[in-house]
Amino acid sequence: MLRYLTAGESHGQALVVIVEGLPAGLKVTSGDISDELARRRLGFGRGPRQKFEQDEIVLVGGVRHGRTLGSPVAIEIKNSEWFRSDVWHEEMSPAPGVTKKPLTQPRPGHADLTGMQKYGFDDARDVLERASARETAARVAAGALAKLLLKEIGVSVLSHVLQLGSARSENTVRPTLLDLDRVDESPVRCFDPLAETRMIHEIEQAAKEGDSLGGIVEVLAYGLPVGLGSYVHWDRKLDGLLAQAIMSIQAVKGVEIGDGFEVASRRGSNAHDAIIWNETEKKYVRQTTLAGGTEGGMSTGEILVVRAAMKPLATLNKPSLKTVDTVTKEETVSFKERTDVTAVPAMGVVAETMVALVLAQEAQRNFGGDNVDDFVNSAQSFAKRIV
Ligand code: EPS
Repeated sequence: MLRYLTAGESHGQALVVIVEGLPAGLKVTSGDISDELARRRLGFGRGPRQKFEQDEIVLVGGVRHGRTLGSPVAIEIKNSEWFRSDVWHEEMSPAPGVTKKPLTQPRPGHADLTGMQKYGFDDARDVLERASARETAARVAAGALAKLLLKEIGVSVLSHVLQLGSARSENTVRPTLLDLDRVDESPVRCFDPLAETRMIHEIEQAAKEGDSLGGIVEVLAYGLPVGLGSYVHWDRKLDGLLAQAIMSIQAVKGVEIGDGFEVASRRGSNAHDAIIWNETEKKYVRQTTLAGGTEGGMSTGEILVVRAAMKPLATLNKPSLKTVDTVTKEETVSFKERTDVTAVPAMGVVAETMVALVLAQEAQRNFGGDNVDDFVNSAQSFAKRIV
């Protein structure tokens, strides 16, 4: 079973991820991982840190001569800011000591206060350094490996921004893998040029006012095999696994498969994807994508559609959210940290990652194999069997 674990704090020395359960023989280069990490740094509205965090990676183990060994793959992503700054050396030092600047005005909407209470900390930094979305860099490194595995069986995963603040794309045409470069070239990773202009304007306005913005991204997976996930147990349902994975992304507060929320207001006679036999391709197809490519907790073989809603970041460039000082218990405003106006375009890349990791896990559960060729052969023989 493919599994992974991340470690590391936002302003610590490095992030680390260990990915276990990949078959041997999967072709991997550090460039494959760096390219994905670079995509995560894209996006208008991100703070100054993205300009200098190079996400320099070290493939510590599990890969030899450009292919996986079947052993755990360990990846280190250095935090360039830690190496550049004595402040962070001291603040994040593992050696015994205390901080001179404890943060005691927890930000509403962050893990700060509840984390301090739960783990018994007096300094919000003990919480926020790990709760930070910087951690998603480690996930994206793992996701790059998942994407390579999925590519072996013809599956591709991509994303685009549907809504940023109140600016929403009305375009119903979905990007495919051929359009991904165009999406990534958009400063807000939006496929719709009209909406893109409105999104950029909204970010500029929010930036001027020291405020932040949320939004909605759509993740699409093409070329999925039929039957990933299962209806036989609650915890094997693909849509359930996807929802958990998407909701684990920092600041995500909503998830939708297909047109989930819109379909709730339709009548049953008009809420389902009709099944058709395609004689040329010799396969069943669905006429529409309302169900987002899952039925009964299994992939139908259609395009998978997963949407994620992100709240506006709770760190603001103008300190204005009402809170309490945890020492004096007096009313104050949350502390100010350098931050992004919006991270929605980057969150799209993280959401792709989480979807790719779930799909790769489930594909491996179905097709197994300690060697990548066995995995591919098994997927191919399954595809032949179901015709
Ligand atoms: C983050 C706040 C910002 C982001 C950071 C996540 O960092 P800083 O406070 O150091 O400027 O830039 O994201 C990343 C560094 C990254 O690589 O995504 C937060 O509070 O979650």
